[in-house]
Amino acid sequence: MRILVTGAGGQVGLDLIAYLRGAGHEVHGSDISPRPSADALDASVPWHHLDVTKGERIEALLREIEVEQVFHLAAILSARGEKNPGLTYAVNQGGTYNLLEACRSSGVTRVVFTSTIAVYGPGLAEPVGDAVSLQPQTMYGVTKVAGELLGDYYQRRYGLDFRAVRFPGLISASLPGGGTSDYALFMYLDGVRTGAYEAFCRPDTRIPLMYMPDGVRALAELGAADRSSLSRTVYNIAAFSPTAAEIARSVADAIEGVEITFVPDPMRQAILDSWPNALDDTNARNDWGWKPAFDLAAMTAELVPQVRALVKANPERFASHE
Ligand code: AKB
Repeated sequence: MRILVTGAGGQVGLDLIAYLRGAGHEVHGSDISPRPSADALDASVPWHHLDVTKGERIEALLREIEVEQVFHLAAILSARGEKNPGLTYAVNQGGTYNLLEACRSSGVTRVVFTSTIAVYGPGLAEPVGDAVSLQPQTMYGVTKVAGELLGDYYQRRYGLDFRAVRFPGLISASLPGGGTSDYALFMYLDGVRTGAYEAFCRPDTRIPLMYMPDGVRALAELGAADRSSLSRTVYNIAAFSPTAAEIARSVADAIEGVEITFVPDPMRQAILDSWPNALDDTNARNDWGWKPAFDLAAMTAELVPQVRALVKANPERFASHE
């Protein structure tokens, strides 16, 4: 199948492209950022400059490359989104509308959308199921709820095959881009880099997290699932929900002498406190066979050597982060 990935230069995109190509698909990447370097993206992958706030440009690209399926990842995440809510609205909400509209008018048959735990607000019964009241506290969450609803509308009104996962905080050996769940990854990154990390959250902070290989596989499996087996358009997927202190202990077990301290940042802590502690992903398990492969210990065992290799190969790239 020929596939386009939007926002492909971000944390999920490059891993998703590699996974989809491994499954035999022809994959095109697109992003507002320049093409990633050859060590990150195989030179044979077609790359397109794409600003999703420009609807005509999306439509022209889709007509030119004639893909059947789009994975729509382009978005500004929660922490960065609160610094510029207007831009976040334009990219996340306007961009998703533009993408769906361009898919409808150019004959793309299927869109897979990345939603998030940020669609939820505080006060829900745990673990939080798919079909509950959505009261997001961030612009990122608001625009992701709107994206879910728009996709549902395009499916009912125009027959566009729309599917979405609500991602937990994703962790991989890469520099994340402006999320509030990033404290978890920074424990590994700075643990390796400097032997110390000051987390911007309380030690008892607990949110759903997932190792990237599971997240990428979930997207690909939902994208390939038989439509007749899907009872919904949007699915929770879950893996593990440790406290920040438990992640710190796991990192300390793997990296000798590492020191992780906690100095909560009020804005980011408030966002984390508004998200669920844990998700109920029964519908994803029943409808399309979703099952995570990694828990916290398995992730730490695989991630620490990967982060070590990455930091060694690119010391300047990992020298600082927000
Ligand atoms: C973020 O922190 O904004 C994202 C998310 C949980 O969707 N990683």
